[in-house]
Amino acid sequence: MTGKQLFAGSFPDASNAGYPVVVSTWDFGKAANAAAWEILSRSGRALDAVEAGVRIPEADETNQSVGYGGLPDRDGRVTLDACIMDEKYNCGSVMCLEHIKHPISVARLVMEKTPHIILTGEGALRFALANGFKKENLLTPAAEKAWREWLKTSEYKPVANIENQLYQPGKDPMPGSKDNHDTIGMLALDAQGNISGACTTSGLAYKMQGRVGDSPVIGAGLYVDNEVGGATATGVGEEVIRIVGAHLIVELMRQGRSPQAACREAVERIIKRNPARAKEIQVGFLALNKKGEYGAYCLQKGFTYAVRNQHTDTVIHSNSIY
Ligand code: SD4
Repeated sequence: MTGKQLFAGSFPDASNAGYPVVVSTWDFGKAANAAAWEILSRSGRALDAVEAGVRIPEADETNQSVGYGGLPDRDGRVTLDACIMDEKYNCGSVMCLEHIKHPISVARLVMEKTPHIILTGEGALRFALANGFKKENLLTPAAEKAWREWLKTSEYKPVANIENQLYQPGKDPMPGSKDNHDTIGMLALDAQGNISGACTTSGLAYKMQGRVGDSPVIGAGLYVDNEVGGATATGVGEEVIRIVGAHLIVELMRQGRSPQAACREAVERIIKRNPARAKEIQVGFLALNKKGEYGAYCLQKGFTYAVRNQHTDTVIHSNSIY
């Protein structure tokens, strides 16, 4: 990793605040932030910044949990989920989209060119093709190899897993902590003070055909409200959907919580529902408010997020409950 790395607790919400600013999940968010910063630093729009930003991991074939190169479902199909939201409550989403390298750009077109918010599966693909997107094979040899290896046992444990490694508490590093491969959620506040967000993923590896996680669900994996701020999520989507995580965090910030305190409260709600399960999975939340203050919280150690503004370009370790 390049750049200065800061550790949990050393980075309070209010330090280095201001805008423009972009934050995104995991270490790979740093490269994504760089693309977003290109736009933000020239007084560009947050919406353009988040789309350009998350396209970086979408196109990165070494990233096995976003876009091209993502691990497939149990039938060997790479199905992608993504959503985008701007400062005027406009939003667009695609779910279970196959063969298109940049689902985030399809989600943006759903937002801008249709009267709808969500397109799924075959319909989303047809919409993408009709709008000039190219049909591609997204299953890389490395992802196919990992899937074939998985097929030998076909053990279906819907936990956030990285590169075919099922998480074993106390034994493995938490998903994301080793290879930094996971969903990217990005939030940006532009020079005009407007906020937008984007979230994109190939979802849980070896999921059931048709399974959709939190990432393309407005309010769960992503939510922004230009009066308050925004939030995004990573980890086991089922747990995030149950508490409508991103929307919850935005509402908590509206009531006065800092981004980090709001994220922590959402994590605590997941624990309250099922403390035993919460110990075995990872969920991480990241939030940004209208002042440009940011913060995160997660269940297990290992979740990181990347920040870029005029003061800093860094990766931060999120505080965790466990
Ligand atoms: C999902 N939240 O599909 C996404 C994927 C993820 O670790 O973050 N995986 O549930």
